[in-house]
Amino acid sequence: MKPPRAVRISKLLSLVLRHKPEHMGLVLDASGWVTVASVLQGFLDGGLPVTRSEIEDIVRESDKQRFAFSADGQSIRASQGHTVAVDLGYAPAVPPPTLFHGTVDKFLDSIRAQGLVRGQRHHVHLSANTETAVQVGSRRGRPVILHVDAGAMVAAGHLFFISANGVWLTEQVPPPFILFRD
Ligand code: HQG
Repeated sequence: MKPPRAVRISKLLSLVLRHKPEHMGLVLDASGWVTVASVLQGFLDGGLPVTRSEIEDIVRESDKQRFAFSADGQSIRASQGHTVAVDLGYAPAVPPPTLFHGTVDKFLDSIRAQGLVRGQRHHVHLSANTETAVQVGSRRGRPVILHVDAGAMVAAGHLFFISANGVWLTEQVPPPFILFRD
């Protein structure tokens, strides 16, 4: 089934603002911003003309608030999830004592051995509530929810950041800080 237009546009935005700006001939600045005008041009060149107001609707209504406009409204960026080198400039923040991570069974042996690793992304993604973790895990199958002792991690010197859309980010979660529980 063909996805609704807004989902198609949102997925393309995720692709170019997080992973492959070159797909639309875009160049992100050091903080991940690109002008809305150049994004509109990129869509047009790719044969999918979109309007500024469609982009505004997607930024406002995206279920996870994946994208943000700059203060002057001229530029747009993804709030987290990048694989390209950008510095989003989030200040370190103190997380709640427990954070959650949704994954699936087949990764557990490896996570027990290595902890949570960031892979291609800049950070491991954690959430303050189990509902979000269930959603994230469900993308891959039956979700398994891991509890992360963020309080102990802070005490051990690990840094945490919170993205503009409320995702808790940290570089890695070593095995001793993970409670494996279903
Ligand atoms: C797993 C979506 C083996 C990890 C979501 C996950 C999120 C390991 C997968 C955001 C591992 C990475 C990120 C290890 C971690 N061995 N597997 N040592 N450590 N993993 O997509 O957290 O819709 O990069 O459990 O909602 O699933 O794109 O990370 O299953 O916020 O906005 O490796 O992406 O947001 O997968 O999801 P991902 P994630 P968007």
